[in-house]
Amino acid sequence: MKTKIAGIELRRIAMPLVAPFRTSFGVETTRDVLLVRVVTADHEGWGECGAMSEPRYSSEYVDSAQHVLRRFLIPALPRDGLDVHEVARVLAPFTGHRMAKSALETAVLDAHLRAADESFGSYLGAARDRVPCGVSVGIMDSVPELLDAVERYIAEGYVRIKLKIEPGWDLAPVRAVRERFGDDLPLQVDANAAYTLSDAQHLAGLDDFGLQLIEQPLANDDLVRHAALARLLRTPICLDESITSAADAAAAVSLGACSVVNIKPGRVGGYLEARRIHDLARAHGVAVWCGGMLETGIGRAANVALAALPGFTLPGDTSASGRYFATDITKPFVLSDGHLDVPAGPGLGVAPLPDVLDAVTTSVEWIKV
Ligand code: OSB
Ligand code: MG
Repeated sequence: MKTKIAGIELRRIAMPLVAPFRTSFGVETTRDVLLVRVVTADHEGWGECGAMSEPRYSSEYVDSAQHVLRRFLIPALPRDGLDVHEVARVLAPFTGHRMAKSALETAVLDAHLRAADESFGSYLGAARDRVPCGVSVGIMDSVPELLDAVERYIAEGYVRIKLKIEPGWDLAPVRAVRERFGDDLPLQVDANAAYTLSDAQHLAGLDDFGLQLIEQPLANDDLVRHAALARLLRTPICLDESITSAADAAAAVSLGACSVVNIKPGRVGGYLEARRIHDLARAHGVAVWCGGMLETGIGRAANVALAALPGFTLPGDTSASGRYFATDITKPFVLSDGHLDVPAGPGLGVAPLPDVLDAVTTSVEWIKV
């Protein structure tokens, strides 16, 4: 079925976070988000771009995403409409910019599914109607502050905790969390590429703590050294930044660079490529879980649907709206018994609440197709 697009809105919103989120690459206090709204004759579809304000997590940033969409990606869409499966192929001649591409493809897919009266979860192949949720806990000023935060998240029902780490904030916080909350707490760490292979002996110190995995210890573009590190650690290595496509995932698995994959649809160019990674990992017995980019309810709806696929055997960073924002732009996602429900309505199953959306909007751009 062809989706014929009348025009596309690029909308920027500023979403204050309930607390600063610190990683090894920087601190985020307000999420500057780009939303893509595809308008057809009868429907509209939404996509959220994962890019952050600065090119630190990856080379994309929110201004670059908006620019490449306006200048190259949107003008490449055929005027007489296209099938959702064609979006990625039409955009493929432009290198990189996967988060921008993902936002556009997701908006087209949402419009298509609303017209077809099918949910995102059903379309992707969801195997359950709710997903277990973990939470990613930022770097804090002190260990007592961290323990308070983790205690609150456990009380809210999160089923696994991920601690952000960096040199100087690794063994001590992990030890403290283990001592306070016990060995049974599903616990993992994320370094966001803050270490080098010469830190291997230090990182092996994490092996005593029974972590589910260590995420992205080394540089984004270094599968070979991740494979070397994997041979030196007992803790399984999970890759995030390094995996930008199904081809990367296949290479990483065959090299032994990781035994778990964090799948973030924006990072890999969209939900269809994300599903390919899921399929490939599942065929190889490699566990995957759904990562996050501090999404609003729009991106969260799609992530929760993806996380319901059968190969997502570990809890994702699909936390409730309240973990990020006092007021979400959609009806909030609320944790129930440590799970979020997969939206069942057509398309993403959620849409921005007009009043909330207007209140957080910082700019709107309309592009005729
Ligand atoms: O590395 O997983 C990451 C947030 C922004 C950028 C990178 C990462 C993260 C998170 C939080 O860890 C995930 C979330 O809760 O959305
Ligand atoms: Mg990560």
